[in-house]
Amino acid sequence: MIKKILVTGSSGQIGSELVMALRTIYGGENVIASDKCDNASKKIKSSGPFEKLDVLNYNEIDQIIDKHQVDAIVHLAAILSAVGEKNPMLAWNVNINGLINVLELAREKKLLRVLIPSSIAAFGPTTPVENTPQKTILKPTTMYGVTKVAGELLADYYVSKYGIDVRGLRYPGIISNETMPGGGTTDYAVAIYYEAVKSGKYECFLSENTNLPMMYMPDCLKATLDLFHADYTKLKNHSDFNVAAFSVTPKLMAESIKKYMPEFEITYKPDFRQAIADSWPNSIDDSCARAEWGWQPAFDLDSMTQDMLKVISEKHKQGLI
Ligand code: NAD
Ligand code: AKB
Repeated sequence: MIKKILVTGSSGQIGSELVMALRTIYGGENVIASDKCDNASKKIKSSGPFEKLDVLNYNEIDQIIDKHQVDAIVHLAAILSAVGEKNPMLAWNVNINGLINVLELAREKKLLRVLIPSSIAAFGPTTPVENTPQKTILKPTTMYGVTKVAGELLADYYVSKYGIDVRGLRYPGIISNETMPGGGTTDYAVAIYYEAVKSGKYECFLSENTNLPMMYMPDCLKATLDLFHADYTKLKNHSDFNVAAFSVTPKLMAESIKKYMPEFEITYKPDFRQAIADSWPNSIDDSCARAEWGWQPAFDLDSMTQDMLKVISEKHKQGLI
C-alpha cells in the first residue's frame, strides 16, 4: 500500500493544487512537495514537508526518498512548450534526464508507483487532427513534444522491462486560478480570464480560430487521482492515456466570457506560439481512459468560465491580483 508520495515540480501550475489534493487523501505529512525553486506557497509549506530538489541531481532525489521513506513519485518537474522552444537544450535536459533519474530510482528502490504526465504536445502536424486516437502518429515538431514522446516510451520500457508500475496521461491545456502556468502555448486560456477581470480586455497570442483541447483544473486533478488509484490489472495502456474535456478557440472562449461580462473585448496578435498550436490536434479521443479507469470530465466551457470569473473576481476584490 502506498504511504508516502514525493511530488517533483510541485510549485508549478498543477503541482501546487495536486499536492493539496493528495494531502487530503494521504495526510499532510505523507506527501512531500519538492521543487528546484524554494518558492512553495504558504499553504504548501504549512500543510506538510517541502524539499528543495533539482530532479537533475540523482543523489539528491535518492537522499530524499530515503529520508522520507517515499514509496511513490508523482513527477511533475518539466519545461513546457513555449519555454522549451526558446531553450530546447534545457527542455531536453530537464524533461529527459530528470525523468530517467526518477525512473532509475524507482527501479533501484522498488517504488510501488510512478505517475508521469505527458501532453497533447506528443502529437504533431501529421497526426489526425480531429478525435485524435490514443495509438496514432507521434511526430511532434517541438522539443517539448519530442521529450514527451520519448518520456512515454521510456516509461513504458520501465513497465515492460522491469515490471515497475508507471502511469501517465496526455493532459490537454490546463486552465486554473491558483498558480499561473509555467510557459506553455495554452497559457492564453488562463491569462484571458485574469485580464477580463482586471482590465476588461485581452490581446491573445494565438489567432481567433485556433482550436485546442483544454481542461479545467478540478477535472485535471480528478483524472490524475483516478489514474493514480486505478486497478493496475485492468490497465492495457500505461504511460500515454488520452484524456479530454472540451475543445475551444480564443474566439469561443471570449464569447463565453461575454455571457457574464458583455463589455469584454479581445484582440489578436499571434506570435511564435501560433506555430506550436497549429501543430497540435483540435480534439482528442479518450475512449481508452474511459474504458480502462472510468474517466469522465465534469466541466464544459461555460461552467468553467462561470467558476473562473467568480474565483478571480473574488481575488481581485481582495487585492490579491
Ligand atoms: P509548470 O511549468 O507550472 O511547473 C513545473 C515546475 O517544475 C516548476 O515549478 C519548476 O520550478 C519545476 N522545475 C523545473 N525544472 C526543474 C528541475 N530541474 N528540478 C525540479 N523542479 C523543476 O508545469 P505544470 O503545468 O505544473 O506541468 C506539470 C506536468 O504536466 C509537466 O510534465 C507538463 O509537461 C505536464 N502538462 C501540463 C499541462 C498544462 O497545461 N499545465 C498540459 C500538458 C502536460
Ligand atoms: C503547453 O502549452 O506547453 C502545455 C501543454 C499542452 O503541454 N500547456
